[in-house]
Amino acid sequence: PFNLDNIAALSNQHPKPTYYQYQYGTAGFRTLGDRLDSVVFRIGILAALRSMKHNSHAIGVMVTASHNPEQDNGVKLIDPRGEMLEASWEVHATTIANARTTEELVNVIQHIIDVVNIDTTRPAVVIYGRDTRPTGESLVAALQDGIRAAGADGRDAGITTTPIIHYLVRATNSKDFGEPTEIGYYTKMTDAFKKLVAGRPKISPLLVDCANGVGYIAADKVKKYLGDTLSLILENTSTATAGALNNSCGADYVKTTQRLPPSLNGKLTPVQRGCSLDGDADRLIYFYIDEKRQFRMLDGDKIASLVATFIVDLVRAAGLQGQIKVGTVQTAYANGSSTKFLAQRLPVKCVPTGVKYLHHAAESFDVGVYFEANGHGTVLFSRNTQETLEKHEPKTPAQQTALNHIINLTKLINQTVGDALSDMLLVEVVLAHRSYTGVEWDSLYTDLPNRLVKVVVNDRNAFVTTDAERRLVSPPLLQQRIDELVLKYDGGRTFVRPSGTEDVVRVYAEASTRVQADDLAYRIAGMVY
Ligand code: NG1
Ligand code: ZN
Repeated sequence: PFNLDNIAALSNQHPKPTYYQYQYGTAGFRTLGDRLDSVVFRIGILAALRSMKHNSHAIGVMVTASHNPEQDNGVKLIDPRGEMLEASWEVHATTIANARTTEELVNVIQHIIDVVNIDTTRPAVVIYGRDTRPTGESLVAALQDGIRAAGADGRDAGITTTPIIHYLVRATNSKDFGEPTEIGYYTKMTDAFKKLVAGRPKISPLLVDCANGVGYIAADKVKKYLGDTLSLILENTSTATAGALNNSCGADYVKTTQRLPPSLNGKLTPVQRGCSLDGDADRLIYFYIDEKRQFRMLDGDKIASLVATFIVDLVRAAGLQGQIKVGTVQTAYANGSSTKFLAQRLPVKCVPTGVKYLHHAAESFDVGVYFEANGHGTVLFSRNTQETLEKHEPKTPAQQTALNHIINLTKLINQTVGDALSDMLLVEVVLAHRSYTGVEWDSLYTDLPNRLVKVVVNDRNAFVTTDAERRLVSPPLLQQRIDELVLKYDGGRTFVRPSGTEDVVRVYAEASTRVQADDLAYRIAGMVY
């Protein structure tokens, strides 16, 4: 049972370093792995409290730093429906992480119990996992101490992906979602995939860059479940090689450098599809080499465009237009060409950076397709929509087929969070149905050349934004100067915002030519600095 004396005793084994201030940001806590022992211990306690508050429903904890370098680590909490932690608890997470001593920690915990009104006699369940980082093992041990100190039932999912933890939490709490096991996750997804591609011409092999991370372990299982329906060629699979994780490979490398990982040189034949996962397998970027040997990237915006238009067509084919409205959600980082492409076909919302904003906005549509340009995203089917699909009576065999496809998509897609493997299978389904190679997919629209730069500043909190981060309200006059400059660039668009995960300010610029986009970005960076 929950007992503050137990917590105090164990807390002495997990002291907070005096020099460090923690902040629960858009991706939870994230910093060097060896700074996180006390934080993870305390998150174990907080997760237990959250479970007690939520009728003993399971809460998830994932230990990962995603696409960050191998020496980093992080921890984030997952809510009962498999979603990101509710914003009001981020404050509790930050407070609990920064308590300086055991005594202060006990007071902070008591305070949270009082203000949130938690009945600590209730049972608590915490499901947790970690990626392949070397610091993960000892951090999980600290987490287990926290869970035990709070008297909660801890369930270790081992080394696994972030989206699998989200799935397990949701499936544990809602019985009709799927079997609450890894096997349940793989079978739900791959069975739906097989039904969706049944009877279609065989799909050509897909090369998968696993970023030398946990995505490899999961992709290898997906490969076995798929059998011969889709052959996956797994690359960057060295999960045990020191320093290899995300190093010159993975989704973030491809998106930020706009290059093929050097380790894949010579491994892709012209026009063959390849894709990169990130270090916890929740982001996905596609690419191919064209006939002129040019590298072509298909990012989150291209995925959203491919998927959203496919679902719109299926809804119409099923005779459900008017009853089911499909919408998309983007951030300011979406390429201007993608926004234009999508807005001509369906509603598009722009929200601030961070999955919680995208996810929330997507919930306002019957079918909400959200992707960040960096490849994190999913599709949400509202409860009403799921009911509409179940009740719908198709008038023709063609309508029946389209309806079955939509229902299978609701199972293929991991609706709790962005999931690189589920998204990968989703893309493969659409390509198979459309008879597209990467080339036709790529030609939906042409990306505007763009540049993203980081600027280290004295105080990133001096940068305050409005209008879904597209405009600055502070520092004074900076936005006005930006507005004047951007006018001089053909097709120019730019914005400046403080990062939520790094101590930097990010500058994004796009324009109709590469030279102009670069020039605009560097000039704005100069103003910010
Ligand atoms: P910040 O550091 O706030 O820009 C980055 C990504 C986000 C999101 C979070 C969480 C960019 C420009 N920003 O946020 O999209 O993925 O990390 O990981 O890609
Ligand atoms: Zn990730």
